[in-house]
Amino acid sequence: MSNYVMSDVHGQYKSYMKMLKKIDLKAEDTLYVLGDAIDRGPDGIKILSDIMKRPNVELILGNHELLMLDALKNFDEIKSKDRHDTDDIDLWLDPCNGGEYTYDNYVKLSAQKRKAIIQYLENAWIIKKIKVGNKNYHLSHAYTTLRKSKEGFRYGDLSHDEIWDIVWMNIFDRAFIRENAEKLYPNKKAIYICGHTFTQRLDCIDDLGRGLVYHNTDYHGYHVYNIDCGMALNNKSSQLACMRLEDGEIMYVPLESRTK
Ligand SMILES: [Mn+2]
Repeated sequence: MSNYVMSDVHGQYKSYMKMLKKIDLKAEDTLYVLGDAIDRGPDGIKILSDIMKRPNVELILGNHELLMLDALKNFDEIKSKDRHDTDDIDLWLDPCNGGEYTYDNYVKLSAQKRKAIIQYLENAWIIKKIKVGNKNYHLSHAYTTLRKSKEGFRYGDLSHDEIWDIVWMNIFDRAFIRENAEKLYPNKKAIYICGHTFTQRLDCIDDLGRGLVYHNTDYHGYHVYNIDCGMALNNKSSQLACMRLEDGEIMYVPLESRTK
């Protein structure tokens, strides 16, 4: 029985499937996907659908799933009433956020499937806390909240503003660190695993220039992993990483097929 984490698959279904094969995910294992399964790459909906049908895969929301939720929650109403309050959709589909493929594939789905996806996202984790061996892991897309909880928080447990910070914050940003130096995280003993900021940006690369998992046991006094190895970059440095929490083993799958 193993626990795995991966993050920021960004619509790269082939690489995702290759990784599932590589880790040989068993029914008794659990895989936590730390957000941004969708967008930029072409097959976000395919990945989401796969996650939804696997009882041993848990999605923790990323900023891209939040953008999608905000954009689509009132989608049918906006469409049928010819409303013009489409800011959320515009933000998601803006090239800087890359929601287009996901949107195009979403609108082709049946109403029932669309509803199931929205409901799934509205029930997803924002922060998940798990204990593996004697270590406490805090899993989230980007950051945290200083609010206390034993198990973590789901979408419905937090305000939109709180969720926004948890899924969007760049914890490696100097101004952010300066402002929060007093207390960056709630617990010095927990191990914080996030994605969101590709590790290439932190100069975490191998000899071939490919992204590697960032691991720092003393990041301003905290124990932090960043496992986003740059699938969003869509270039030859892009890798998908997956870590097994039991022994810290990290597996990599280079980006399988680049999109235009
Ligand atoms: Mn992100």
